[in-house]
Amino acid sequence: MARERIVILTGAGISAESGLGTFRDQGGLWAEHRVEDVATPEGFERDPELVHWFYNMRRAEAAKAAPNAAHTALAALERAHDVLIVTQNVDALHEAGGAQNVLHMHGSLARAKCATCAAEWDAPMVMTVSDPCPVCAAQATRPDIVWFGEMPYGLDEINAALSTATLFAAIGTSGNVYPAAGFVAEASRLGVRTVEINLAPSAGAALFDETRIGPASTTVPDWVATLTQR
Ligand code: BV8
Repeated sequence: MARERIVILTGAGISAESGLGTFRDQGGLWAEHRVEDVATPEGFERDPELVHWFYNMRRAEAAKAAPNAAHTALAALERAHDVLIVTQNVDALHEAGGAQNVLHMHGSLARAKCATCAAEWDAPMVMTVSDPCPVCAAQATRPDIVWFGEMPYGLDEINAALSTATLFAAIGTSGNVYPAAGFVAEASRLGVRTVEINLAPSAGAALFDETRIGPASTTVPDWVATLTQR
Protein backbone atom coordinates (compact mmCIF):
# COMPACT_ATOMS: atom_id res chain seq x y z
CA MET A 1 0.00 0.00 0.00
CA ALA A 2 1.63 3.24 -1.15
CA ARG A 3 1.77 5.90 1.59
CA GLU A 4 -0.53 8.75 0.54
CA ARG A 5 -0.14 12.42 1.52
CA ILE A 6 -3.75 13.41 2.26
CA VAL A 7 -5.21 16.86 3.01
CA ILE A 8 -8.71 16.59 4.48
CA LEU A 9 -11.02 19.63 4.79
CA THR A 10 -13.89 19.08 7.22
CA GLY A 11 -16.99 21.16 7.92
CA ALA A 12 -20.00 21.11 10.21
CA GLY A 13 -21.43 17.99 8.53
CA ILE A 14 -18.83 15.72 10.12
CA SER A 15 -20.04 16.80 13.59
CA ALA A 16 -23.77 16.69 12.74
CA GLU A 17 -24.20 13.08 13.96
CA SER A 18 -22.48 14.06 17.19
CA GLY A 19 -25.44 16.37 17.75
CA LEU A 20 -23.82 19.70 16.84
CA GLY A 21 -25.81 22.04 14.59
CA THR A 22 -24.64 22.82 11.08
CA PHE A 23 -24.94 26.33 9.67
CA ARG A 24 -26.94 26.13 6.49
CA ASP A 25 -29.03 22.99 6.87
CA GLN A 26 -32.71 23.21 7.77
CA GLY A 27 -32.96 24.81 11.22
CA GLY A 28 -29.20 25.40 11.27
CA LEU A 29 -27.34 27.98 13.34
CA TRP A 30 -27.73 30.71 10.73
CA ALA A 31 -31.52 30.17 10.70
CA GLU A 32 -31.73 31.51 14.26
CA HIS A 33 -28.97 34.13 14.35
CA ARG A 34 -27.96 36.64 11.66
CA VAL A 35 -24.39 35.98 10.58
CA GLU A 36 -23.73 39.74 10.64
CA ASP A 37 -24.69 39.88 14.33
CA VAL A 38 -22.72 36.93 15.71
CA ALA A 39 -19.88 36.04 13.30
CA THR A 40 -18.37 39.38 12.25
CA PRO A 41 -16.04 41.84 14.06
CA GLU A 42 -18.68 44.55 13.50
CA GLY A 43 -21.27 42.39 15.25
CA PHE A 44 -18.88 41.94 18.19
CA GLU A 45 -18.25 45.71 18.34
CA ARG A 46 -22.00 46.33 18.30
CA ASP A 47 -23.03 43.76 20.90
CA PRO A 48 -20.17 41.77 22.48
CA GLU A 49 -22.44 40.14 25.05
CA LEU A 50 -24.73 38.74 22.30
CA VAL A 51 -21.68 37.28 20.56
CA HIS A 52 -20.36 35.81 23.83
CA TRP A 53 -23.81 34.34 24.50
CA PHE A 54 -23.77 32.70 21.02
CA TYR A 55 -20.35 31.13 21.56
CA ASN A 56 -20.95 30.25 25.25
CA MET A 57 -24.04 28.33 24.06
CA ARG A 58 -22.03 26.52 21.37
CA ARG A 59 -19.14 25.84 23.80
CA ALA A 60 -21.64 24.19 26.18
CA GLU A 61 -23.12 22.12 23.31
CA ALA A 62 -19.67 21.07 22.10
CA ALA A 63 -18.65 20.01 25.63
CA LYS A 64 -21.58 17.54 25.69
CA ALA A 65 -20.86 16.09 22.23
CA ALA A 66 -18.91 12.88 21.58
CA PRO A 67 -16.87 12.12 18.46
CA ASN A 68 -18.63 9.85 15.97
CA ALA A 69 -17.30 7.05 13.73
CA ALA A 70 -16.21 9.60 11.12
CA HIS A 71 -13.87 11.36 13.56
CA THR A 72 -12.36 8.08 14.80
CA ALA A 73 -11.96 6.75 11.23
CA LEU A 74 -9.87 9.81 10.30
CA ALA A 75 -7.68 9.17 13.37
CA ALA A 76 -7.12 5.61 12.11
CA LEU A 77 -6.27 6.98 8.64
CA GLU A 78 -3.57 9.15 10.25
CA ARG A 79 -1.85 5.96 11.44
CA ALA A 80 -1.61 4.56 7.88
CA HIS A 81 -0.82 7.67 5.78
CA ASP A 82 0.50 11.24 6.08
CA VAL A 83 -2.68 13.17 6.94
CA LEU A 84 -3.40 16.85 7.66
CA ILE A 85 -6.95 17.54 8.88
CA VAL A 86 -7.88 21.16 8.09
CA THR A 87 -11.14 21.78 9.91
CA GLN A 88 -13.52 24.73 9.59
CA ASN A 89 -15.15 23.42 12.77
CA VAL A 90 -14.56 25.11 16.09
CA ASP A 91 -15.41 22.01 18.17
CA ALA A 92 -12.65 19.63 19.40
CA LEU A 93 -14.23 16.38 18.16
CA HIS A 94 -11.35 15.49 15.80
CA GLU A 95 -8.96 15.59 18.77
CA ALA A 96 -11.46 13.75 20.98
CA GLY A 97 -11.66 11.07 18.26
CA GLY A 98 -7.87 10.57 18.44
CA ALA A 99 -6.62 12.76 15.57
CA GLN A 100 -3.20 14.33 16.19
CA ASN A 101 -2.62 16.62 13.19
CA VAL A 102 -5.58 19.04 13.20
CA LEU A 103 -5.51 22.66 11.97
CA HIS A 104 -8.46 24.81 13.08
CA MET A 105 -8.52 27.35 10.24
CA HIS A 106 -11.60 29.15 11.65
CA GLY A 107 -10.40 29.09 15.27
CA SER A 108 -11.64 27.11 18.24
CA LEU A 109 -14.27 27.35 20.99
CA ALA A 110 -11.55 26.16 23.40
CA ARG A 111 -9.49 29.34 22.92
CA ALA A 112 -9.97 32.99 23.89
CA LYS A 113 -8.25 36.08 22.44
CA CYS A 114 -7.74 39.69 23.49
CA ALA A 115 -9.26 42.13 20.98
CA THR A 116 -6.69 44.72 22.15
CA CYS A 117 -3.32 42.91 22.19
CA ALA A 118 -4.26 39.64 20.38
CA ALA A 119 -2.95 37.45 23.24
CA GLU A 120 -4.57 33.97 23.21
CA TRP A 121 -5.36 31.64 26.10
CA ASP A 122 -7.51 28.60 26.97
CA ALA A 123 -11.14 29.75 27.12
CA PRO A 124 -13.25 29.21 30.24
CA MET A 125 -16.64 27.60 29.60
CA VAL A 126 -18.45 30.93 30.01
CA MET A 127 -16.85 34.09 28.67
CA THR A 128 -17.80 37.76 29.01
CA VAL A 129 -16.20 40.77 27.37
CA SER A 130 -15.21 42.15 30.81
CA ASP A 131 -12.89 39.19 31.54
CA PRO A 132 -9.47 40.93 31.84
CA CYS A 133 -6.81 39.91 29.33
CA PRO A 134 -4.10 37.92 31.21
CA VAL A 135 -1.42 39.82 29.27
CA CYS A 136 -2.53 43.46 28.91
CA ALA A 137 -5.45 43.45 31.41
CA ALA A 138 -7.76 45.15 28.85
CA GLN A 139 -11.43 44.15 29.14
CA ALA A 140 -11.66 43.17 25.46
CA THR A 141 -11.99 39.40 25.63
CA ARG A 142 -13.34 37.70 22.50
CA PRO A 143 -13.66 34.10 21.32
CA ASP A 144 -10.60 32.98 19.29
CA ILE A 145 -12.86 32.44 16.28
CA VAL A 146 -12.20 33.63 12.71
CA TRP A 147 -15.19 35.79 11.74
CA PHE A 148 -16.21 36.91 8.24
CA GLY A 149 -13.70 39.38 6.86
CA GLU A 150 -10.94 38.06 9.16
CA MET A 151 -7.87 36.14 8.01
CA PRO A 152 -8.25 32.37 8.49
CA TYR A 153 -5.48 30.58 10.40
CA GLY A 154 -2.81 28.39 8.78
CA LEU A 155 -3.21 29.32 5.11
CA ASP A 156 0.53 29.04 4.40
CA GLU A 157 0.67 25.57 6.00
CA ILE A 158 -2.48 24.51 4.12
CA ASN A 159 -1.15 25.68 0.73
CA ALA A 160 2.19 23.96 1.40
CA ALA A 161 0.38 20.71 2.27
CA LEU A 162 -1.80 20.95 -0.87
CA SER A 163 1.31 21.45 -3.04
CA THR A 164 2.75 18.06 -1.99
CA ALA A 165 -0.53 16.15 -1.53
CA THR A 166 -1.51 13.00 -3.43
CA LEU A 167 -5.16 13.16 -2.31
CA PHE A 168 -7.60 15.93 -1.19
CA ALA A 169 -10.90 15.13 0.53
CA ALA A 170 -13.68 17.53 1.56
CA ILE A 171 -16.02 16.07 4.19
CA GLY A 172 -19.33 17.56 5.42
CA THR A 173 -18.91 21.06 4.04
CA SER A 174 -21.32 22.98 1.80
CA GLY A 175 -18.52 24.74 -0.07
CA ASN A 176 -19.94 28.21 0.59
CA VAL A 177 -17.14 29.84 2.56
CA TYR A 178 -13.83 31.01 1.11
CA PRO A 179 -10.90 30.54 1.05
CA ALA A 180 -11.73 26.98 2.30
CA ALA A 181 -14.18 26.38 -0.56
CA GLY A 182 -11.39 27.19 -3.03
CA PHE A 183 -9.04 24.40 -1.85
CA VAL A 184 -10.54 21.80 -4.24
CA ALA A 185 -9.88 24.02 -7.29
CA GLU A 186 -6.29 24.55 -6.10
CA ALA A 187 -5.84 20.78 -5.57
CA SER A 188 -7.18 20.02 -9.06
CA ARG A 189 -4.92 22.68 -10.60
CA LEU A 190 -1.98 20.91 -8.92
CA GLY A 191 -3.10 17.52 -10.30
CA VAL A 192 -4.12 16.17 -6.87
CA ARG A 193 -6.92 13.53 -6.80
CA THR A 194 -10.04 14.97 -5.11
CA VAL A 195 -13.01 13.34 -3.36
CA GLU A 196 -16.12 14.88 -1.82
CA ILE A 197 -17.85 13.03 1.05
CA ASN A 198 -21.14 14.68 1.92
CA LEU A 199 -24.80 14.11 2.79
CA ALA A 200 -25.73 15.99 -0.39
CA PRO A 201 -23.58 17.35 -3.24
CA SER A 202 -22.00 20.70 -2.27
CA ALA A 203 -21.86 23.91 -4.28
CA GLY A 204 -18.53 22.73 -5.74
CA ALA A 205 -19.48 19.08 -6.34
CA ALA A 206 -18.64 19.22 -10.05
CA LEU A 207 -15.03 20.10 -9.18
CA PHE A 208 -14.36 16.72 -7.50
CA ASP A 209 -13.04 13.54 -9.22
CA GLU A 210 -15.11 11.32 -6.92
CA THR A 211 -18.22 11.83 -4.74
CA ARG A 212 -19.45 9.65 -1.87
CA ILE A 213 -22.95 10.55 -0.65
CA GLY A 214 -24.41 9.59 2.74
CA PRO A 215 -24.05 10.31 6.45
CA ALA A 216 -20.42 10.80 7.48
CA SER A 217 -20.55 8.14 10.21
CA THR A 218 -20.85 5.49 7.47
CA THR A 219 -19.33 7.12 4.37
CA VAL A 220 -16.07 8.17 6.10
CA PRO A 221 -15.25 4.74 7.61
CA ASP A 222 -16.09 3.14 4.21
CA TRP A 223 -13.75 5.59 2.45
CA VAL A 224 -10.97 5.09 5.03
CA ALA A 225 -11.29 1.30 4.57
CA THR A 226 -10.42 1.71 0.86
CA LEU A 227 -7.17 3.37 1.97
CA THR A 228 -6.20 1.10 4.87
CA GLN A 229 -7.26 -2.40 3.80
CA ARG A 230 -5.26 -3.01 0.60
C1 BV8 B 1 -11.57 36.00 4.46
C2 BV8 B 1 -17.01 31.27 12.40
C3 BV8 B 1 -9.96 37.53 3.63
C4 BV8 B 1 -16.78 30.10 13.25
C5 BV8 B 1 -17.15 31.15 10.03
C6 BV8 B 1 -17.84 36.91 -2.00
C7 BV8 B 1 -17.29 35.86 -2.72
C8 BV8 B 1 -16.32 35.04 -2.16
C9 BV8 B 1 -15.89 35.25 -0.85
C10 BV8 B 1 -16.44 36.28 -0.15
C11 BV8 B 1 -17.41 37.11 -0.70
N1 BV8 B 1 -17.76 38.02 0.24
C12 BV8 B 1 -17.05 37.79 1.37
C13 BV8 B 1 -16.23 36.75 1.14
C14 BV8 B 1 -15.27 36.17 2.06
C15 BV8 B 1 -15.98 35.33 3.11
C16 BV8 B 1 -16.89 34.32 2.46
O1 BV8 B 1 -16.45 33.29 1.97
N2 BV8 B 1 -18.21 34.60 2.48
C17 BV8 B 1 -19.12 33.67 1.84
C18 BV8 B 1 -20.33 33.45 2.77
C19 BV8 B 1 -19.54 34.22 0.48
N3 BV8 B 1 -14.92 34.62 3.81
C20 BV8 B 1 -14.33 35.22 4.86
O2 BV8 B 1 -14.66 36.30 5.32
C21 BV8 B 1 -13.13 34.47 5.45
N4 BV8 B 1 -12.03 35.38 5.55
O3 BV8 B 1 -11.99 35.81 3.34
O4 BV8 B 1 -10.56 36.90 4.76
C22 BV8 B 1 -8.92 36.62 3.10
C23 BV8 B 1 -9.18 35.78 2.02
C24 BV8 B 1 -8.19 34.95 1.52
C25 BV8 B 1 -6.93 34.97 2.10
C26 BV8 B 1 -6.71 35.81 3.20
C27 BV8 B 1 -7.70 36.63 3.71
C28 BV8 B 1 -13.44 33.97 6.85
C29 BV8 B 1 -14.41 32.82 6.77
C30 BV8 B 1 -14.63 32.24 8.17
C31 BV8 B 1 -15.91 32.75 8.70
N5 BV8 B 1 -16.23 32.06 9.95
N6 BV8 B 1 -17.64 30.79 11.19
C32 BV8 B 1 -18.08 29.63 13.80
O5 BV8 B 1 -18.91 30.45 14.24
O6 BV8 B 1 -18.25 28.42 13.76
S1 BV8 B 1 -17.79 30.42 8.63
C33 BV8 B 1 -18.79 29.11 9.03
O7 BV8 B 1 -19.10 28.48 7.78
C34 BV8 B 1 -18.13 28.03 9.86
O8 BV8 B 1 -16.76 28.26 10.12
C35 BV8 B 1 -18.28 26.80 8.99
O9 BV8 B 1 -17.29 25.90 9.20
C36 BV8 B 1 -18.20 27.42 7.66
C37 BV8 B 1 -18.58 26.57 6.52
O10 BV8 B 1 -19.83 25.97 6.80
P1 BV8 B 1 -19.88 24.36 6.69
O11 BV8 B 1 -18.92 23.79 7.67
O12 BV8 B 1 -19.72 23.97 5.26
O13 BV8 B 1 -21.33 24.05 7.22
P2 BV8 B 1 -22.69 24.21 6.41
O14 BV8 B 1 -23.81 24.22 7.40
O15 BV8 B 1 -22.59 25.33 5.42
O16 BV8 B 1 -22.80 22.86 5.55
C38 BV8 B 1 -22.97 21.64 6.24
C39 BV8 B 1 -22.62 20.55 5.24
O17 BV8 B 1 -22.66 19.30 5.93
C40 BV8 B 1 -23.63 20.44 4.11
O18 BV8 B 1 -22.94 20.22 2.89
C41 BV8 B 1 -24.47 19.21 4.48
O19 BV8 B 1 -24.90 18.50 3.33
C42 BV8 B 1 -23.44 18.38 5.21
N7 BV8 B 1 -23.98 17.44 6.20
C43 BV8 B 1 -25.03 17.64 7.06
N8 BV8 B 1 -25.20 16.53 7.81
C44 BV8 B 1 -24.26 15.63 7.42
C45 BV8 B 1 -23.49 16.21 6.40
N9 BV8 B 1 -22.48 15.56 5.79
C46 BV8 B 1 -22.22 14.30 6.20
N10 BV8 B 1 -22.91 13.68 7.18
C47 BV8 B 1 -23.93 14.30 7.81
N11 BV8 B 1 -24.61 13.66 8.78
